[in-house]
Amino acid sequence: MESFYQLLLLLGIFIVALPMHSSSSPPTRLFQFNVEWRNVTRLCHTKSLLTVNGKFPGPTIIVHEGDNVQVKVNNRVPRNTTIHWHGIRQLRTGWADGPAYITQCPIGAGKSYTYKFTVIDQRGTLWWHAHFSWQRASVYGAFIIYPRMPYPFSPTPVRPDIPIIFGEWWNGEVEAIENDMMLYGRGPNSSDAYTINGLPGPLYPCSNEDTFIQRVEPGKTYLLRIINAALNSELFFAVANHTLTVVEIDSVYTKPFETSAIMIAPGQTTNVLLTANQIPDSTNMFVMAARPYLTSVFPFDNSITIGFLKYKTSNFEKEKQTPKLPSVPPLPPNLPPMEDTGFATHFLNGLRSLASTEYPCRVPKKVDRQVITTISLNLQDCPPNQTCKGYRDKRFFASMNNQSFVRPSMSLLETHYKKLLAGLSSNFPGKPPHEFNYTGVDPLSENMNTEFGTKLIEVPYGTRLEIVLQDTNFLNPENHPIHVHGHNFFVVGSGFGNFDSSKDPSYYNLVDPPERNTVAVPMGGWAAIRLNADNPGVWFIHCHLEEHTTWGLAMGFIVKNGPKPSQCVLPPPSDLPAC
Ligand SMILES: *[C@@H]1O[C@H](CO)[C@@H](O)[C@H](O)[C@H]1NC(C)=O
Ligand SMILES: *[C@@H]1O[C@H](CO)[C@@H](O)[C@H](O)[C@H]1NC(C)=O
Ligand SMILES: *[C@@H]1O[C@H](CO)[C@@H](O)[C@H](O)[C@H]1NC(C)=O
Ligand SMILES: *[C@@H]1O[C@H](CO)[C@@H](O)[C@H](O)[C@H]1NC(C)=O
Ligand SMILES: *[C@@H]1O[C@H](CO)[C@@H](O)[C@H](O)[C@H]1NC(C)=O
Ligand SMILES: *[C@@H]1O[C@H](CO)[C@@H](O)[C@H](O)[C@H]1NC(C)=O
Ligand SMILES: *[C@@H]1O[C@H](CO)[C@@H](O)[C@H](O)[C@H]1NC(C)=O
Ligand SMILES: [Cu+2]
Repeated sequence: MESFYQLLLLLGIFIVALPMHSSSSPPTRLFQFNVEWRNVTRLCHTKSLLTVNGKFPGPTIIVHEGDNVQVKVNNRVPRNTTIHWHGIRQLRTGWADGPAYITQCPIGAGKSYTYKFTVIDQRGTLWWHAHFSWQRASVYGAFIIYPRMPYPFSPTPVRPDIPIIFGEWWNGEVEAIENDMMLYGRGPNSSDAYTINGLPGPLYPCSNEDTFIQRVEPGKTYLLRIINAALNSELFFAVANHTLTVVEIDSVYTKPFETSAIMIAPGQTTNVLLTANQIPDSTNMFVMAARPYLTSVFPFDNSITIGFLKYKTSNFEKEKQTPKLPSVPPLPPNLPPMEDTGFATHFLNGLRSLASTEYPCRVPKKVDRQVITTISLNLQDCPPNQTCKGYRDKRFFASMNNQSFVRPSMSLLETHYKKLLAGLSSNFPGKPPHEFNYTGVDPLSENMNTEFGTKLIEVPYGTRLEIVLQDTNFLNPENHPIHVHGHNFFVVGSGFGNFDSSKDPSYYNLVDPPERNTVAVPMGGWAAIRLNADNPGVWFIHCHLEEHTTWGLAMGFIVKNGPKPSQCVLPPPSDLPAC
């Protein structure tokens, strides 16, 4: 039996970034990330793609719970960059979190920065991605944390695990698309393809060779580590004739949940068990597919990426690397249609924390502070002397509580650490500036302007915080995946329409709510999340649809130091990039 890594290499699917060195407990895992251009071809378009170590998707990081991790990032392109370790708590090490101008200044051209952190009390599937402009379009990869204890579910999946990373591919330059959007204030060009592990699959022109094919042995159970690294799209995913059993989301175990398909928002991860228990036809293949879950009226990429599960046969070793694909690839009948909000809602409502003795659910039963915030698109009047090509010759923006977040020119964490934040700290409005029917028909259609600023909420260490995220109908209601840095949170409630503070909290799940780092807030609805603010520092809270973050759907969040030294943010590392 080949080893795990050999098998991966044999399959030619993933290049694993093996630790360069390890020592005694707790081990320190060292990695080297070179940010560099690489010519990559998809859909018969060759372009210079920003990559890590020349890989697309980037290398998979594999560590164990408790490990110290050091990733030296060498920036070898004439651009700024940063890397974010999405979902890693970064307890006291906010300096290693990555969002540009929030926790660090960018790593300049030709410069290096070593991200140092410890993986504390976390296990499962996370990922990493660039956190500067739209670089994460191609700069992303899996971050896998193996547990110290056996999996709390059965059957135990065989190795290797199967990473399934969704992404988007543009034939054009992503930088140009972003610049164009900023210049004219219009919606960005949508992508030309979705990808599974960087491969669009045969439903796209000139793409048969770029199809993800996973070989499986009949009767065995596999762990699929599914990551949505797409820039701007929530996705449905299904495998024909196979059910999926969700066992973990965002690196937190769940009660096993059997489903015909999943919905996964950008930023989220979902581990599912799949048993190869079907009787295949003569092709020995079953199709898998992902398509967008659509809640927007903006132009979007409505295409479908597919790959295949190929059952191992007695000829397995002799079979060619790329088997012949069906000439008309079928879609999995269990793949939900694009507008299936019913399925998305049913699926998300089925997710529950495991809440076992070993893995208790630490949801705050009471809260010390509640923040209610709208999450909204905006249509800004065109400033004089500008050409605006958004809707009605205006510019698109987005906001929380009518504040469109402006990134400062220096890292907020650094400013906070040096106590230079006076006046900036606690000025994010705790509730919408005025009440209206947020999800009514075209509210305030005449004035969809927003305000601009760098506003934050600040809470003392240990605060039990509730944030109610309220979608609005500005332009159109939309499902927004809201990501919180530095903390996991519990999704204690959600619903459609307007949050009703007198009624809805009585339906909260305070027993086994799903624990996540990214919540897909229902289209035209709300979600209530609770967290223990136990990680001192400055953190970013934002929509993980990149276009919305660019438009300002974000805020800052400060957790003050606690009284004990162990409750204080560590001093900045000496190689922290300067602005
Ligand atoms: C990409 O291809 C172009 C044109 O062939 C070439 O000039 C360039 O050096 C290549 N870039 C890389 C990173 O290989
Ligand atoms: C956006 O798409 C349009 C239409 O396909 C195309 O003409 C334009 O060049 C694209 N813009 C960028 C920046 O790629
Ligand atoms: C897969 O499911 C489809 C639809 O339910 C069914 O028609 C087909 O026979 C199944 N294929 C196999 C190989 O079991
Ligand atoms: C707009 O352009 C005119 C002519 O170039 C200039 O005089 C004016 O100051 C500009 N206004 C603003 C607000 O930039
Ligand atoms: C908000 O508007 C919607 C759609 O018009 C309506 O169904 C709902 O009753 C309104 N809610 C409130 C609280 O007025
Ligand atoms: C948002 O702020 C703008 C600019 O101050 C204002 O015109 C608009 O009415 C505000 N909208 C809401 C919903 O508060
Ligand atoms: C890179 O970041 C630095 C520090 O914020 C800034 O001064 C510089 O203009 C940026 N360069 C580019 C090419 O964006
Ligand atoms: Cu959004």
